[in-house]
Amino acid sequence: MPRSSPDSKRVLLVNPNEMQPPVTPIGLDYIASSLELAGFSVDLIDLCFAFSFKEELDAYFQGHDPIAIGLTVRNTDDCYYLSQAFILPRIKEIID
Ligand code: B12
Repeated sequence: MPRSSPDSKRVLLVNPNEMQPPVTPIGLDYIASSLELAGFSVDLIDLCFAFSFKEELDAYFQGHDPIAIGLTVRNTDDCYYLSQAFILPRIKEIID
């Protein structure tokens, strides 16, 4: 079913941080509180617990049409010599 006009008061916040063990996306918590005080409704997708980020995002966008999407970049890498995990390409994949 085609979607109507965007939900003018809905904002989606996404945590793309899949690094384990999980940490709270506290930056998004702060932004969500400010948005709610300003009268917006806020949805949060925490991809840390998602089996597949594509399925999670597809399911969301089938039922919602937010006016803005915010995404936090907490880590660019894991700062660990042995693994040297650089995660910006993965975050770009999620954004795309
Ligand atoms: C507390 C902390 C921890 C705690 C977390 C506790 C918790 N419950 O959150 C613990 C000890 C568990 C931890 C673990 C790790 N941490 Co740590 N941690 C920090 C610390 C000291 C503060 C983070 C914080 O809460 N900031 C406050 C919140 C409000 O900020 P935020 O969520 O990041 O978002 C703000 C900004 O980042 C910015 N922002 C975020 N996204 C975006 C996007 C855009 C476009 C813009 C413009 C701005 C923006 O705006 C937000 C709002 O102000 C920082 C260093 C620092 N002083 O910042 C390191 C830091 C983030 N950690 C770091 C690392 C490497 C790790 C680990 C990978 C370590 C490891 N090898 O295991 C893990 C990762 C865990 C995970 N799952 O992600 C690095 C990341 C470096 C990098 N190159 O990416 C940092 C920067 C420390 C450092 N200098 O090395 N960490």
